[in-house]
Amino acid sequence: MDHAADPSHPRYRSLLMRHRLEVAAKKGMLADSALIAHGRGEAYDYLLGETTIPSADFATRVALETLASATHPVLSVNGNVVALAGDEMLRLAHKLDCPLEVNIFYRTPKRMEALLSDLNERNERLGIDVEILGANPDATIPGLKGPRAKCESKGILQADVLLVPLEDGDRCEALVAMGKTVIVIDLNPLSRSSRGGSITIVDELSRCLENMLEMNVGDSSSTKKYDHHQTLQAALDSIVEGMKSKFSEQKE
Ligand code: PTJ
Repeated sequence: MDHAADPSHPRYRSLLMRHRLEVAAKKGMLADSALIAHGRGEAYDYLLGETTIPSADFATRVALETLASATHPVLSVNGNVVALAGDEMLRLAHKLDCPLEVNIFYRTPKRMEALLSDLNERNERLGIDVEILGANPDATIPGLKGPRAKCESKGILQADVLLVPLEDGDRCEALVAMGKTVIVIDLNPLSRSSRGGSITIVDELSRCLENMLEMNVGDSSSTKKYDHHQTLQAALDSIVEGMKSKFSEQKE
């Protein structure tokens, strides 16, 4: 059954995202724990009201400007990211004229192949020619052990600014330790990546990317006003306030 078929369903967007993950799982693109990670994200999004809160909108603007003014920006993608928003990530890379690198936590040759071929098909269908890296890792991220450390020297290794949605905390910290500006997209404001990143957007991945694609680039004055601690606190406050108001609505 195609859950994605009925846009009039009140939970259409959520069903669409689940459907995308189901399709990707069948193609061998996802980690075994991909659905657990997604479920955690969904829970936070529910508490955030499934909307882009003002602090996330501002962080998105700051992130876009930071990427646009970087010397070597790179967008890093994992299995969930390709499944949920592969087209949007490619369109963003096209807008920024930068490469996209497949960099996965649970790395196997089979998954890498499935993800790279999915992205190449999307590139062709969208009629764009984004450079897709990850097939030929010739470098490692210092401080990480095993296959998750692998990356390309002309991609993640040389990047000065990286976009890492749904990133693992260890790798986020290792990238920051390399002196990179690390932009995180994560619905959980308490995660190690959210806290450890340089700029964090507490928003749902596909919603955030749609916002980024609509924004114009050019006014970098916002970047100086970004306050990391305040951004995370605003997301937490939003969750708490949202819960309180839901309860008071119920009492009335
Ligand atoms: O493809 P791989 O091998 O690199 O594995 C990818 C996953 C996501 C399975 C892996 O990185 C993982 O286990 O991630 P975690 O540690 O569960 O962290 C995922 C974070 O992303 C959690 O904090 C979730 O709240 C958040 N998250 C999940 N779905 C979304 C999200 N944030 C934004 N948008 C989402 N759609």
